[in-house]
Amino acid sequence: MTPQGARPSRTADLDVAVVGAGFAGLYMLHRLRGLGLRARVFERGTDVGGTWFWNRYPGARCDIESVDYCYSFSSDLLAEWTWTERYATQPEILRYLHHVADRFGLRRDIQLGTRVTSLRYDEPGARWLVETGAGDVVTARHCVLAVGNLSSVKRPDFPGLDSFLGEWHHTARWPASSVDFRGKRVGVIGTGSTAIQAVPQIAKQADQVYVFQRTPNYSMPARNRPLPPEELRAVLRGYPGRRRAAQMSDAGVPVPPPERSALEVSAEERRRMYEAGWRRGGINALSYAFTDFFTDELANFTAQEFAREKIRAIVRDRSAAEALCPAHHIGTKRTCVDTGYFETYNAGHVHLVDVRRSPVTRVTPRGLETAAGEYPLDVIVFAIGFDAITGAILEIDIRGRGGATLAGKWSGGPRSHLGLCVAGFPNLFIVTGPGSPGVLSNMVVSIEQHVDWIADCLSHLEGRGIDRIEASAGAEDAWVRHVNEIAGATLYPRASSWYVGANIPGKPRVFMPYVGGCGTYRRECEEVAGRGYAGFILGGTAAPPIAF
Ligand code: FAD
Ligand code: N01
Repeated sequence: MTPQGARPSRTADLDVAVVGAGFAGLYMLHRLRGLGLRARVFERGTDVGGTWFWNRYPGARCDIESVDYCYSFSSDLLAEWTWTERYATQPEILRYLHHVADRFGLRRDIQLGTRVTSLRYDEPGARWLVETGAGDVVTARHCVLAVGNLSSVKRPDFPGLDSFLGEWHHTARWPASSVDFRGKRVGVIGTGSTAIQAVPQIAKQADQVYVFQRTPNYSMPARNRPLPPEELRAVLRGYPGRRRAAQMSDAGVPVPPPERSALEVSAEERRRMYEAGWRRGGINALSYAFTDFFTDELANFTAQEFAREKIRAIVRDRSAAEALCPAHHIGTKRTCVDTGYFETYNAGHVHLVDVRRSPVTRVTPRGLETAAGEYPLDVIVFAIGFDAITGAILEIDIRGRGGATLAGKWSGGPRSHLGLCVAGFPNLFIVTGPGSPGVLSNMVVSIEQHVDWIADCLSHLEGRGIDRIEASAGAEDAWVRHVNEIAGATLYPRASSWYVGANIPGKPRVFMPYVGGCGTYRRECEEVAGRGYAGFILGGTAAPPIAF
């Protein structure tokens, strides 16, 4: 935030322009300051926080344990912040990010309420021209896209929405003032992680709740609880080891990796393992039990069956229970984590509406119409998700060398080297971009890793007077091939998930994240840097080719 009353320069020549002020943009700015670089963050929201600024719907909280879903770069910050629950609520995480912005004096270099609309690379000047929605153009030697994987909202495009006489909200554009559901008939569209968190909270207030479900999802019990101060202190005492374990794990969480196949143990042993996971709760309740959860159909089926049995045991209405049972390979769409979601359907005022069988046809002035009839509603909640991973990047008109557009380059799916850089787009970095583990991991661990890599890279360039870095086309091809090959050996690409862009009509169907795990990926990135940025062209000189 610029000082009160002062207007940021409209033409500043920056060392680095950062887009986005969530976990990624805030830490990036801190690191850039440490390098003595002139940096500015552009954020379209009216405050910092990213995901945790926008998603204020009832029930919003993280599903990675709070003590792991936070920065580790400052031991003072770790020591002075008190997480109060196993899984922090949205307001608590937002308070934490405000504290980070204030504590490290970041706000003076953050320009809020400013959307970056285009980025054009001026090759002769070796500068990015950063254009904002206000028409200002700022130049920067480097650009970092910290725009978020889940920040481009999927807009509700139901015919008739404008005619609706009630209130409607998208969960990712939730108003700062709370929405009053008391005495109201509420329709919730969607049954992903968001709806699964929101429905039980909405049901506590509303008179009637109609959940419009197209595809059921697996959800693990959160087993959320207060975090006693002595437990937090004990965690902090062992924090460096805990964080290192998270960094070197597959999913960015400090959980020991499984050792056995689900198919090499007896049915009783399998059940014992799944029950233990279910009791413990959390996103990895079942997926961390066996090695072949994500790779073997039969192994995966054993966990699916266990989860479906749990749903049938919780939901008393037989037909609702069956309708809530998912059929896809468990884990291939992001597993949800809930507090009382399935139990909510035992309340008489909560109704499941199957819109796979009878799709939503339109919004009427009074409610929602499906092929089976009209549902009168006072409030509609759209929990319909995001144009994930590439959406926020491609909302910006990005043009690299020779005026080539990123949208054109990615028309068949995203291509990058390490998920960090794109051939043809020099001095442009992406935090947790497609081709990196990002969305399959604890994202704060992945964000810290990328930000550190980018900062170290810039320090390397500055120290040697190198003014340009660009991924080579060969390294990019090899990385894309590698990302696809390892994904192809898993069950992931088979699901119609946002990981493959299936939720956005017309989006190329490509599995976008890197499935090799955070630890393996980190080693790969470190090796590339250690070899003088192998696979990148520095200052016009080709570095040695990289082999996979
Ligand atoms: P964001 O927090 O999305 O921030 C990006 C910012 O960039 C946004 O503020 C956006 O407004 C801004 N921006 C985008 N485009 C532009 C532009 N053109 N101009 C200016 N500004 C722009 N991950 C986990 O690992 N664990 C969890 O428990 C977890 N819970 C989640 C719960 C919810 C409800 C959601 C939606 C996501 C959750 N995630 C979780 C994923 C979450 O997005 C990341 O953990 C993390 O917050 C991402 O931080 P970020 O800084 O990369 O992106
Ligand atoms: O979005 P989603 P989300 N008609 O895309 C349905 C993170 N997150 O906001 O599956 C009817 O998962 C759609 O149906 P279908 C987490 O990474 C984490 O819930 O396409 N229905 C689906 O049910 C998560 O994965 C937490 O058939 C329509 C739902 O809307 C990611 O954010 C909490 C429809 C969208 O589900 C996104 O989650 C919240 C239509 N036209 C979010 N269009 C934590 O707990 C869409 N749907 C940490």
